Amino acid sequence: MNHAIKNFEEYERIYNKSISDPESFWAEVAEGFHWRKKWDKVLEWDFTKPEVKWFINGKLNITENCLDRHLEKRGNQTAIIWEPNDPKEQAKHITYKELYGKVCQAANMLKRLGVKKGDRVCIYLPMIPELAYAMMACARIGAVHSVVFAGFSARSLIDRITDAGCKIVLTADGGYRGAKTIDLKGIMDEALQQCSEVEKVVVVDHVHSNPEIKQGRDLWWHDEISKVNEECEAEEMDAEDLLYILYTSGSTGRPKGMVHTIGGYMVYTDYTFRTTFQYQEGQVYWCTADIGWVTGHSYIIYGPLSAGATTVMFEGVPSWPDWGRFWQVIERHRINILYTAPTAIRALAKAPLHFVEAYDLSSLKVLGSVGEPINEEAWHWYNKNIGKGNCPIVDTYWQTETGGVMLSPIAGITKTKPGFATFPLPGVQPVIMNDGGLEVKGNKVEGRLAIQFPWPAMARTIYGDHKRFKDTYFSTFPGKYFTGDGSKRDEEGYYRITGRVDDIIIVSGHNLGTAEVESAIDEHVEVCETAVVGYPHDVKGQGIYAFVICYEKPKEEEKLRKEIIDTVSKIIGPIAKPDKIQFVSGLPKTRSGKIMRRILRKIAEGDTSNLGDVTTLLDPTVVDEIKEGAL
Ligand code: 7RM
Repeated sequence: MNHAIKNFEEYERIYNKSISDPESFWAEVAEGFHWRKKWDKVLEWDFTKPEVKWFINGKLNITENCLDRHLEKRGNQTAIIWEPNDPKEQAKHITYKELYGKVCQAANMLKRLGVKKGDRVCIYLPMIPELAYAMMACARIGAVHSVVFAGFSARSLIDRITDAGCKIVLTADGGYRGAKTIDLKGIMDEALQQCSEVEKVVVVDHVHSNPEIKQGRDLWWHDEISKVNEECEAEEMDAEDLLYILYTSGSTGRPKGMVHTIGGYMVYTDYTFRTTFQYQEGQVYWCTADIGWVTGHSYIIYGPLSAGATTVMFEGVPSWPDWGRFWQVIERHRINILYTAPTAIRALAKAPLHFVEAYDLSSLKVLGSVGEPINEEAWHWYNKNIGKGNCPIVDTYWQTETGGVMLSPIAGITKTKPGFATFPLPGVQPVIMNDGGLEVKGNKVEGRLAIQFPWPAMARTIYGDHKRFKDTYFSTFPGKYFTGDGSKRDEEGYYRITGRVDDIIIVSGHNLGTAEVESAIDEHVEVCETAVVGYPHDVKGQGIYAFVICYEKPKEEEKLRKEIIDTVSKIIGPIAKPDKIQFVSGLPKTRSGKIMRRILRKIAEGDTSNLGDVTTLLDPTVVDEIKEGAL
């Protein structure tokens, strides 16, 4: 399978074919994989239900595609380069053959612990090789992984473990993040007090913190794997069986467990990986995301490994021991493709340039960006200082729900424009919709971004709540998938994502629902009601601005702010900590009781000159008070 594209005309030709005859297009792509049994039919779909099935009755195992089929040709090639947190420690080079053995061994361990096809397994691990082994071990035996980002709190863990009904949890004693050590086992223990259904906890001894071990429940990873061998027959799975559940924030209510199935997801992540980056055999590729997010699932693990690439897993952070860490990793492993987030780029751009200049970045060929709109300044900095003006930047737009990249330049082929995700990848059919629910055709238009035809990696449902899946994504524009994002199409047909049009804010590339943060703040005993909005933040992209009403006027505001921040950190995790907290006596509400976030957003942005119509408010005077106290 070679997805090299010669020029833009060829992209257009492939794209046109992919939409005029999607089934034969995807069948051709899917031919390149190892199927135990081929599909009977490529696609069945109905967006009104919604129901989507790809490669119907196809039988396979994704790990046979990511591991077994590579053994003959590249068994001794490095599959994963693991770069530890501490630059003084040695990186690990794990070959395809070794990875195969480790995954099989972990799979046998799970089997021995009673895990069966269809069971859900919670994985709460730092960025260490065992995380990769654990995910693929689940896939090998047909279990469904639910990876929870190791920065999430005990409360977030409880919600996720309970929602997915996990009986087994894989974790570590701790994780390193720069100079800090995170007590993962402690957080897990706290969560498990509320999750009585969890029977076994397997713990990787990573930071050697000698944690408390609960007899009968907790087991050491190294003990368990020593009892089993490195050969494990892969379970034969249906293309539409579950591969994983991954939680993402919603604009209201609890996080949604997005469900991804095996066949379509595999075909799509592999295809988009090769196509977007124009990956070439033998290249070393580094995606800096944490595997706890979808970017890591699709483009550290499944896509690159299916494609037979060498993928880098980095345990550390960009700022430790100093701001040269990323560039050191690139030099050390001669990385060819770098895929990171605008928030990281902005933070790195703030550091003195000598941190970049100290390293040889000449191995780089392609740069990627993901997670939020990339501002022009960051784009130019990335292009000039990292790409040395020589590396195409692919601004990839996609979502947890889409499973893989939807809009992106094709590296070296598509003429890029800073801030534009440019064009749909083959097989993707975007449409821009107006507020009246009609498609706006032609160029130089703006509206909401929807997708009118299925693609193989799309989420199939929300775990345990298909109605919510339909309501959230398929009801705004009946018959279409609604992304929740605004988009422009310029005079040349280039797409630019303008940001969320719902109550989701993107902080350092991570989705957070305003409702989720509000309910966390409300847990503080002194807090009566809260409204949270995003505001432009020069590193995080969006910062969190909270307007908080207390039962009594706070006496010590600073102390209370700190307590509120701690509360949020405990309930959701440090990523959700508000940047600004303004204490107010009331919120701008309509007569029907709806908070007018539009007004709060303007105030948070520091733009109070024109707040628009406030006459529909129940009490317009609160607006003046909030304006005066704005931070
Ligand atoms: C992969 C990922 C999804 C949301 C999405 C957008 C925003 C992502 C871009 C972007 C502008 C981009 N999954 N987003 N990529 N906005 N340009 N290239 O991030 O589920 O965590 O987030 O992120 O708003 O809806 S996610």
